[in-house]
Amino acid sequence: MSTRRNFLKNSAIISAALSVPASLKCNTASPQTAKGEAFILSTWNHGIPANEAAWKIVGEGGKAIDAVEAGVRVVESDPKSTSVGLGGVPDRDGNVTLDACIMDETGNAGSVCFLQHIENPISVARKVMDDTPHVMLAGDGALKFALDNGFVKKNLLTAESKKAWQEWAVKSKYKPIINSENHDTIGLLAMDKNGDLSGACTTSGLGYKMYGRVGDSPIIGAGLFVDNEVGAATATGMGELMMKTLGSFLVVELMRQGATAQQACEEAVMRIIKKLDYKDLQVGYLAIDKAGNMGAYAIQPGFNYALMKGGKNELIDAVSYLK
Ligand code: SD4
Repeated sequence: MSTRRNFLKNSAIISAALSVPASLKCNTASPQTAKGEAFILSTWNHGIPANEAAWKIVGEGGKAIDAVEAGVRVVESDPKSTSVGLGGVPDRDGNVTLDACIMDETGNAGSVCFLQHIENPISVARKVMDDTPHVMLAGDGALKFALDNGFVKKNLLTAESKKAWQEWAVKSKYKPIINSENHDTIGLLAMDKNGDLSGACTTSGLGYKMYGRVGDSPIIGAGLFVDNEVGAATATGMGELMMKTLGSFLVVELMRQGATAQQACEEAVMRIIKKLDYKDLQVGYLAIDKAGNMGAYAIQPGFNYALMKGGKNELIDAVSYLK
């Protein structure tokens, strides 16, 4: 069993071996939040409106699980947010296929993947969590479940995303590179006034992906993980890298072993750097711990996140491994 001392020793060894400047290993400037104070943390600049919606719930003393669902729904329903829900970038054949998951403070979880025609997959994932004995529903089964539960079938391919796809299809160059675009998956973590944690993650996934491809975002432990005793983490970027390292689970487990939220995000990125080809790919992690401390770290520069606490909502640039 690792101790905090071992963790720190191992981090130092990895750091030295990979020549990571010590200053990158711990962002001492991470904002701190008092225990029990509600706060919201979410990926990219669309996190700002998502945080506002989530804050309306936790700011009033509501539950984190309701806040995370309400927050990401705003982005799912925004046609201008082209990597999530309505208006999401389609696959290479022009199908908008969505992945989402949600996890609450009891460790309960729900997920949908390869879901089409439903604007708010996060709410379908919530229903899977609340009303079924299962965790994940996929494809047509997820769609049937959604329709049976009153969700409305809708065309999610907007005129703009159809035009962009048709332009892409001229050359149809499949280069699954995610860099630091500002409209990407939304992962949102919340702590409510009770000190309870929940998270949600939703995406249309990698642009122009293969039909049937599912990323990290609906995979509990890859795109999102919550353990109310320890903390919560979410991820954005090239899903295959988080899936191969079970990144969000790893971040939470590192915190359990004594890493700060910031150290845990950095260590999970270093796991990718050590083992996988990451050169043209982006991964960003966000984490919060039970005491209300947060962490953020990415492979590439350009990853930003929205932090809302004390009623103040700000967009902050994450530190990254590559400069
Ligand atoms: C995926 N992780 O499907 C998602 C995409 C994403 O930032 O997060 N983009 O791999």
